[in-house]
Amino acid sequence: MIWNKKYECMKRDELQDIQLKRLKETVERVYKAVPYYRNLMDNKGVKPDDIKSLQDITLLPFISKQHLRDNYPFGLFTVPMSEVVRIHSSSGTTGKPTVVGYTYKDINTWSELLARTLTCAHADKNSVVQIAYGYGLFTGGLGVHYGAERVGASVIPISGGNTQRQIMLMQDFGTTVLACTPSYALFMGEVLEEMGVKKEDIKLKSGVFGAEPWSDNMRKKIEEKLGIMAIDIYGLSEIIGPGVASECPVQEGLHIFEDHFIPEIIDPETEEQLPPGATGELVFTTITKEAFPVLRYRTRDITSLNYETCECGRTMVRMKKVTGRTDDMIIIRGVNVFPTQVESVLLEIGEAQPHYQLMVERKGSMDILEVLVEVSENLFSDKVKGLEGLERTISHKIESVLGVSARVKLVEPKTIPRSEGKAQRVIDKREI
Ligand code: DLL
Repeated sequence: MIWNKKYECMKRDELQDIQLKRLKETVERVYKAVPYYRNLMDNKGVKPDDIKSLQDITLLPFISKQHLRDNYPFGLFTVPMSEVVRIHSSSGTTGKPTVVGYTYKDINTWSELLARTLTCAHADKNSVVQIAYGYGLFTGGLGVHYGAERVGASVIPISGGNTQRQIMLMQDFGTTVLACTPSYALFMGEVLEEMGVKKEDIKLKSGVFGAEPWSDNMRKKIEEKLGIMAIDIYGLSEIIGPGVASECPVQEGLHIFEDHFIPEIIDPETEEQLPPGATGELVFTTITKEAFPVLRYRTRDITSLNYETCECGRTMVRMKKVTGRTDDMIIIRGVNVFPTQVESVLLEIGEAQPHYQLMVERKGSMDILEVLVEVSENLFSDKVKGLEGLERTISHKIESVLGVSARVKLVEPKTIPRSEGKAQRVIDKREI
C-alpha cells in the first residue's frame, strides 16, 4: 500500500545521508544561480562549503514571503524560463502575488508526492478521484490531479463549486475518493442530505482534505456524513503546493516527505531552532526542487514534530495538525486572506475610514465573512441610500481583490474599538 517504500520507510540515518547530499546541492545551486541568495548568504558570512552536516542548516538565512515579493515575479528562479514548464501563484496576498515555477522534473516530483498522498487515502488504479479543489493558479486542483493520474485512478477534474452537480456526478461516475477543502466536504455532506441521497447510495470511501485548518471534531462530522475515511493533507505554494505532508490511515499526525523537504521548528521571535517535540513555527528547506528551491522558508504555520515511529510503517517525521499561524492570515473557504488587503481596498475607495474589522462565522459548513467599516462623520449624516451604494462598492472591490465574497456593513464613526497596541482586525467565531 505504501507508494514509494524505499523512501517512505527508509531508516533515519540513510535518510539523513540523502538529505545532507541534497541540501548541499541545493545551497550550491541557489548560491551560484541567484545573486539575491548569494548576497543573503554573504551577509551572514556563510558559503556553500560551510554546510558539512544537517545541523549546519541553521547557518543559512531565512526566506519570508516578503523576500519572494521583493523578487517578483521570477527573481528567485534558478533556471532560465525555457526550462520552466508551469507557473502557479499563491492566492490572496496583498499587492503582487507570490509566484512559483516548476521544471519538468519538478512536476514529476510533485506528481509522485501526490501519488504518495493519495495512496495514504487508499487510492489506486481502481479508484475514481473527484477533484473539487480549484483548478488554475491555485496549486490544489492541478497538484492533486497529476498525483491521481500517477496512481492510475480515473480522474474527474470538476474543480470547485456547483455542489448539486458534484453530487450528481459523484453518484453517476461512482466517485470513490473526494479531494477538496474540509469545509467544502462538509458542505457536500449537507447538500447530500438535502437531496435525499443516503451515504449508502454513493461509493465514496475516502477523501484528501486540506488547504485550511480543521479539527478532529470536524473530521468526525465529515467521516460520518459521507461515510468515509478523511485524510488531512498539507502544503503551501511556496514549497511545492499540496504534497508537502499527508496523514496516513493511522490519522495521528501528517508525515512530511522528508526526502524532498527538511522541516525545522523555530521560535518565531528569536528565530532559534527548537528541539523535537516543541511547538513553534514550521520552516521548510526544499532539497530537490530545480526551478524554485527555497532555503528555510518561514511558513508562519504553528505545529510540532514527532519523530516516533508510526504504526503504518512510514518512517518520515509527523507534524501535528496545523491549527494556528504567527501572522493574521485567515483562510476563508480555502482562500488565504490578509486583513491588510481589506485595508488597501478601503484606502483606495477613500470615503471609508481604514478602521475596520473582519468577522468570520461558520454557518453550517459555510464561512461567512462580514467586514465592518467605519465611515467619516459627514458621510454618515448623508442619506442612507448613498451608504448602501458604498457598501456595494466596497463589497465588489473586496471580492475582486480577495477572491471571496464579503458582506460589508458600514458603522458609525468611532464605533470600532481602538487599540493601543496591535489592532484586533479579525474576530474569528468559527468553531472548527
Ligand atoms: O493551500 C496548498 C494546498 C492545496 C494544500 C490543497 C492542501 C490541499 P496555499 O494557498 O499557498 O497552498 O496556502 C498555504 O494554507 O501555509 C497553511 O496556513 C494552510 N494550509 C494548507 N494545508 C493545510 C492543512 C495550499 N492541511 C497555507 N491544515 C499554509 C491547516 C493548511 N492549514
